[in-house]
Amino acid sequence: MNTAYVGLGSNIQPRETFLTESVQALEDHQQIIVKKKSDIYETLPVGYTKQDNFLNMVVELKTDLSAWELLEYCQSIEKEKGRKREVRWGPRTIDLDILLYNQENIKTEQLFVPHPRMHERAFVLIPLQDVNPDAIIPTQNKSVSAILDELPTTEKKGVARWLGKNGEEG
Ligand code: A4P
Ligand code: MG
Repeated sequence: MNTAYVGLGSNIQPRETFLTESVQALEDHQQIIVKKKSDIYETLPVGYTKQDNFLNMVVELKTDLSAWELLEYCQSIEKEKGRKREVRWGPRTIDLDILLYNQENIKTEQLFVPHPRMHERAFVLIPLQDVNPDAIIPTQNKSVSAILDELPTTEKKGVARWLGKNGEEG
């Protein structure tokens, strides 16, 4: 069995529903076992900043799918959720990125693993630390918690534990 980490992000309402339904879709696949789920975080947009805040989370899964088969399945989930999208080129309903796949370094046109920008993104590293602080990012040769320790505080400030729609736990 292979161990993979998938990062999920949404900044179109209903964000939480898109996240939970996408995790459910991963769980529904016969060849995927979702082992751990991070908390959900509300995060300031990184990169293109003129868009709404995201909800982000990370899951750890076991699978006998290849990395490419897993990518294909993640894209089918995006496509299914994307159908509900109303604004063309607008922010995305759901994004599923393969962060890590075992300790493999994959560099193809279709697929880059570890995800090339994950080590500089608090919205990925903080939820990933929830599920496995000791996971090694092979391109960096360091654990998630070690990389997070070195990340500037300003990056981490944009990431806050999500307390739900009414500011309540759950
Ligand atoms: N692709 C290559 N490697 C991978 C991988 N490891 N996992 C290819 C998934 N896909 C991978 O992806 C474009 C292509 O990347 C795919 O066809 C696949 O073959 P996409 O999801 O259509 O486009 P994207 O999401 O715009 O690209 P990417 O690179 O995932 O974007 P980023 O850099 O991840 O930026 N701010 C906050 N706070 N939270 C967010 O979640 N997300 C983004 C997206 C920007 N800012 C954000 C967040
Ligand atoms: Mg993506």
